Amino acid sequence: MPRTLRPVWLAALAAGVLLAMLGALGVLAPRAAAQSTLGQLASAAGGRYFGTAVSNSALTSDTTYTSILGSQFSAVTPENAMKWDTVEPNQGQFDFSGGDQLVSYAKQHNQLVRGHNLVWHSQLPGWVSGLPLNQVQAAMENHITQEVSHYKGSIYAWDVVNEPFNDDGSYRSDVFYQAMGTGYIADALRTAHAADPSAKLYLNDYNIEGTGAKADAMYNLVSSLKAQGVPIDGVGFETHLAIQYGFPTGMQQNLQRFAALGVDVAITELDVRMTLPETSAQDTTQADYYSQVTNACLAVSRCVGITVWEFTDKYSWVPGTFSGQGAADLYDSNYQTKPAYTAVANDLTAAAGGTTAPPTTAPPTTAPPTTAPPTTAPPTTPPGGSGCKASYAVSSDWGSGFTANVTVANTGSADTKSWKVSWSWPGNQAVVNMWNAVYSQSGTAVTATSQSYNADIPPGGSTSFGLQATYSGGNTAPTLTCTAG
Ligand code: 9MR
Repeated sequence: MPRTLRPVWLAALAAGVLLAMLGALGVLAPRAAAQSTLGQLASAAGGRYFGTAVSNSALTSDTTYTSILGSQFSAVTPENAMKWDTVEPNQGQFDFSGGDQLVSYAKQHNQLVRGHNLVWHSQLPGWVSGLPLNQVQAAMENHITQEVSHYKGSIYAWDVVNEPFNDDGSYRSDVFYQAMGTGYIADALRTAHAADPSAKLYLNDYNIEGTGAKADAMYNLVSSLKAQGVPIDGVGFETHLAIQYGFPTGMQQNLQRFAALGVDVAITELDVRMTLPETSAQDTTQADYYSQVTNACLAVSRCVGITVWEFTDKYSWVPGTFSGQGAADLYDSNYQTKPAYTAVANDLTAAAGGTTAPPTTAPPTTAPPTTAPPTTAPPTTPPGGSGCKASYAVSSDWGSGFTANVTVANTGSADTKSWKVSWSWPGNQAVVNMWNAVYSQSGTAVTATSQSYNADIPPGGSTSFGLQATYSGGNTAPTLTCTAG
């Protein structure tokens, strides 16, 4: 073989081997099954997000994991890294390193972050449960203030109180309840709101997906918090299902009745376990469950997104907790997609009007966002005063293209229902991608409108969206106009 050809040949061989390996691992399969990522499809299906819980050890050690994570998902939830026992293992001693790592990954991949969680009876360090009851409130408020302040501006939504109820709908008698009664919930929400007024504040629980005593208890609590003017923005429905226990009764109607209270709803920890060994019949039932959850969310306009509790069986919590059960996720342990993945992708595609975003190629983990422009019509902005102000900052410019962040601040006295930022480029800048807003560009004129999950900005609060654009010649910043509905 001529010496000069050797590197080319080696490169071709390496590429072939890599492709074969990726194919064998199933990494390429999802793109064949569905041309768009779950995040892109959810965005096109009414401006929703599709997220996953993330294990920090996988994030730092498994490149197949991170390449799927970075391409398929538009939101992330730390599976453990923001919990009390990790963040404040000893009183007043804070460790945000794991959460910081995920926030930084999410920023690079333009993903929303759901903060999980601030107040929970589990994964609670012994020093909290051992406190004299008259010191619990101060410890809780300090924990919330420190953690929410640390992540201010980086967290889309916080699970402020996690799993406050027993299955019969009575309050869980944990140390917070013992110290403060039911009032600890309102106190936690108010404390979180004071630390980051822009973050959405959620209560999150399991076994509230279908109607029943526990769902009723959560419903009554949210209704009473709303009536008292306590800052609550959403309810998280964990949705840890098992095919042997049947599908929750009336899930869509249940989500709808919560939404009617004036809160967002979200599927926050979806997985569907089965008794092992996994069989194709069980996979089919599992796909049907995933599909029913997806469609229940899609049918409720205030259902802002779906998060799966890990996307691969390789890192699922299920086998460690339920002996003999598992295979609960969209991908198996070898990163092959399952029928459940296809079912979810198909449901999202149908909800997006059957149009899918352009095919994505294999995802470089450092690539700019791959979110395709949503195909749904932008929400119309109701007429009214401009209660918002938008500011623009280029974050990176490489001579022929750039990324920029736009901050939208509510300068009015009521929550925004929607917002629209428009501008005219001074040069030949052309948007190629935008995240956390729905955009259109015609000639030099650009409009960016809110997504359903960031339309509501409280007075004094702000949100932001990002864009990537190309240009040649100068890259002068535009003047922005903001209108709020
Ligand atoms: O998936 C989490 C697992 O790694 C932890 O060991 C476990 C500890 O309780 O928590 C799991 O996540 C839980 C989540 O934080 C709250 N809802 C139930 C989830 C599954 O147990």
